[in-house]
Amino acid sequence: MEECIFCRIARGEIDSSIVYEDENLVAFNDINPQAPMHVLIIPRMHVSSLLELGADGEQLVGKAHRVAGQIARERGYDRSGFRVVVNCGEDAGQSVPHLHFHVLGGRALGWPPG
Ligand code: DGP
Repeated sequence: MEECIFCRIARGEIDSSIVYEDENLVAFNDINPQAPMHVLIIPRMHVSSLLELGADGEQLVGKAHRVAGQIARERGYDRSGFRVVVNCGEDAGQSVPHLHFHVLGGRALGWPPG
């Protein structure tokens, strides 16, 4: 997994604007933001998608959502609202095969998604 771009970001080998990190997770601004807040939260360990998540990843998914709420709250989006999205596979448009949680906020987000 040395060549996985998100593994490299998590290891600090590629510059990214990191907004949060701990022993399990790294959060950074998306390079192609789709909203005023567009943060990606990734596990440090390589998991290619939700389909590859084992029972050992369950706590990590919960923590990622708690961190998403924390980041949104810090920016005031707890009042206006925000969205957490995981794309899985081709039809969902997953382009990076390392599990990531999109955290979007700062504008009205359409539903259903395109
Ligand atoms: P998805 O389509 O769900 O796989 O989302 C992948 C996201 O990752 C996409 O919104 C763009 C972002 N992205 C891809 N490469 C990089 C990168 O090198 N740095 C940053 N910050 N974001 C990236």
